[in-house]
Amino acid sequence: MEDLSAVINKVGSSEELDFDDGMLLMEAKNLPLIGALADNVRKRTVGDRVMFVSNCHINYSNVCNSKCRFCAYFREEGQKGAFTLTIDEIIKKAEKASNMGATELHIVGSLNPGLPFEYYEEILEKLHENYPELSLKAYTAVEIAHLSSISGMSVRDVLLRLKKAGLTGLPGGGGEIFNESTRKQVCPDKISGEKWLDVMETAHGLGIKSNATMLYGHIETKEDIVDHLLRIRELQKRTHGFQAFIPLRFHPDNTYLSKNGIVTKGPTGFDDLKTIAVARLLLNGYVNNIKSYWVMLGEKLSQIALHYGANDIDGTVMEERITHAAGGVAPEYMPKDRLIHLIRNAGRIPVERTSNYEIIREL
Ligand code: V47
Repeated sequence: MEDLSAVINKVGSSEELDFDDGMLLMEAKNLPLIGALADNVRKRTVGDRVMFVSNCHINYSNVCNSKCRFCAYFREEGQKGAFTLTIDEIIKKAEKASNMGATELHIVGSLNPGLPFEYYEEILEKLHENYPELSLKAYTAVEIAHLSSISGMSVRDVLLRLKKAGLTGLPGGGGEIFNESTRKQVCPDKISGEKWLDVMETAHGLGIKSNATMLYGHIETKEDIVDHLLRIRELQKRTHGFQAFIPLRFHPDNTYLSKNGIVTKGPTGFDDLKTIAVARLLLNGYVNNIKSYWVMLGEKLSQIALHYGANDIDGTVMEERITHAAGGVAPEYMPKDRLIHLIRNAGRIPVERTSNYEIIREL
């Protein structure tokens, strides 16, 4: 078995891990040891509380000109299955979510060339007007960059307009993998990793908090994963604007990558737990909330991940299209009681949080 003693000592004395340490962890096979290290750091930094949010995902459109090779969700305009919700339809979904006790709407869609900036703005305005109690975590950094390019406004001005309309935070989607050459192979038409980080930096500078994600288990290398985590850590040192990190487990079904035989299998359970643990260890002290997103990991693994560094299990979700289009088999809705049971049964204290990580109640 590999010698991890130098890393263990560094973690023990709260020393920052570097790229080489990250690589050692990524190469290592002693998962229980790495998990125990990450769990220790989790306990030291955030304690035994595990957070969840009562939320609802709303995907406003799947018509997208980005055509990412890992994505099974997008459609061309006019293609079977293509959809774009009207603002009234979005309001109806919000009404249902509000009646079910949601506190957050997670709104993401696509780069739909037929939708003007005003559509995005009006969604927030109308939702905020009708449901002022709901947090609006809306539009990834990729959508924000797209809005800047179609409207001619700067990223800063787009964010200011959306904030005024009711935006409370940005979800972490679109991070994918930052390494330029890998990114070009999986999403050639998407903004670069640098641009994604730039948009986040601008948002954080305006007091808009966000999450960060990484899509793993496709063609990326271990170096890419370590590099991605360290770039998030570097930005976080400057802005402190990332609230949570969410590793997203690649689902291959119906994607370009699987149809072309490039990636046919998703990551293994070993990869999933290792990614959560390495994220906790490398982001230690900087991004303190690590999510095990049950929609992608499944109920069982997301619960186990709570012992590998995760302290957040995401939310009730209610409706999910992106993972399900790519073969995700978890249900689309997880009732609060079930989330509470999973957390308690793992020996942790369930805590309902707001979109911005304030504690609503301990259960
Ligand atoms: O950006 C697309 C990913 C993301 C696939 O911020 C895929 O709290 C797996 O970002 N297999 C959207 N993943 C989801 C997302 C998210 C989810 C939950 C919480 C938060 C948060 C953010 O889904 C995309 C992309 O990286 N994705 N296709 C696929 N086939």
